[in-house]
Amino acid sequence: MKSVLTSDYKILDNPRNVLRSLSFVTSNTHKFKEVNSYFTGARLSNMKFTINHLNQKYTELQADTISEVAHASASSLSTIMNHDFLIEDSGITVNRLNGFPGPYSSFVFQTVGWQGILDLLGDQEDRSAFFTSVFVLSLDKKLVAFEGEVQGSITIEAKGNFGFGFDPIFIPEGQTGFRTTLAEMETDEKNEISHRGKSLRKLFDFLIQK
Ligand code: ITT
Repeated sequence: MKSVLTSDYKILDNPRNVLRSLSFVTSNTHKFKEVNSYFTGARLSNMKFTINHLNQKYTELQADTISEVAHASASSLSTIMNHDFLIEDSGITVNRLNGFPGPYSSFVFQTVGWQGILDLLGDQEDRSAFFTSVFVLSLDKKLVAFEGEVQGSITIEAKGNFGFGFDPIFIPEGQTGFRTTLAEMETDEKNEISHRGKSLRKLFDFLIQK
């Protein structure tokens, strides 16, 4: 793959404030929309980073967990990238399906979609599932990971038009009165409770200290 970006620094009015540009490398525009929305909505006064989208697919090494996939991918990307970057690996794990699709979520979504999960689960009573998100940041050539998870359950049928992937069949738990799928939530609402919202919060807290 090509590494195209060079470091991009923006000088503000105050010469001591330098914004460092961080490339979020992902082929998934929905993920970037969620990240961008989070960083735009968060208090940015002390943030020295801007996030830009490097819309590019990279080679994902296969592994048993989402965390291992994220670490292996970031390690391999860091050998060819010459600037700071961010990647994220995520997926849904269905307990009754013994952890499937987990790290295979992207492939499963592309092949059988959420309907495939509904079919596999049939009318099983245990519909519990969770989403995982792992960001790996490469900053000054050092890798740091941030994880988030949201528990919930798989619906009987799909609902909602927002979001992407398995959002229409996942109802997050832990929020009083929540009966809606992630696909029935606007981006900001989803970010408040989602796996990605949680990992993003940790990433944000780390970056703000820099
Ligand atoms: P990149 O690897 O280029 O970032 P990708 O879509 O292939 O894009 P992943 O390898 O991390 O991303 O695959 C994650 C898959 O899991 C994704 O394609 C969705 O099907 C599903 N997924 C992850 N997060 C999701 C979310 O917030 N809502 C719904 N489905 C999600």
